[in-house]
Amino acid sequence: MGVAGSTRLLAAMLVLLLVGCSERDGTDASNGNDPYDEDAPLEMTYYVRGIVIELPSEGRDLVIRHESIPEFMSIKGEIVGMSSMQMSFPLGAEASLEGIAVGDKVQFVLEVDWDPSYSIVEIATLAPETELDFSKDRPMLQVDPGG
Ligand SMILES: [Cu+2]
Repeated sequence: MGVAGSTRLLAAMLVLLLVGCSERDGTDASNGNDPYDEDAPLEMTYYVRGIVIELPSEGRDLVIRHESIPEFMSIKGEIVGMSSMQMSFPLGAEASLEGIAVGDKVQFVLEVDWDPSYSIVEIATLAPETELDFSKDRPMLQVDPGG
């Protein structure tokens, strides 16, 4: 995805930022998602950057090593953050991987609705010289081979 894709992503991000602000006021109840209902899973949108590790194939999801998401919220709405890590992401119906290859640096819009979980709804390449920060990588799980 080239300049057009990046521009579209930027536009989407701006719109979402505006929506986010109005929701924070508590003035926008049009989506029926009451932000003060402690029992309702919180729907959140995050803007994340990373590097493509694996493209989807044969039922396997897109794999991205992503930067940390410090504002990441738990299902209860607590800010728990997410370290940078390598993980797989389901793609939303609207998201296109056209022009995106393994090794590309990308920015993407991640929607987390906990129903069942999360998906990438928009993705675009970043300039190859973009510097990504994986310094807050979650430590690898230590597996004891001896059992
Ligand atoms: Cu993650």
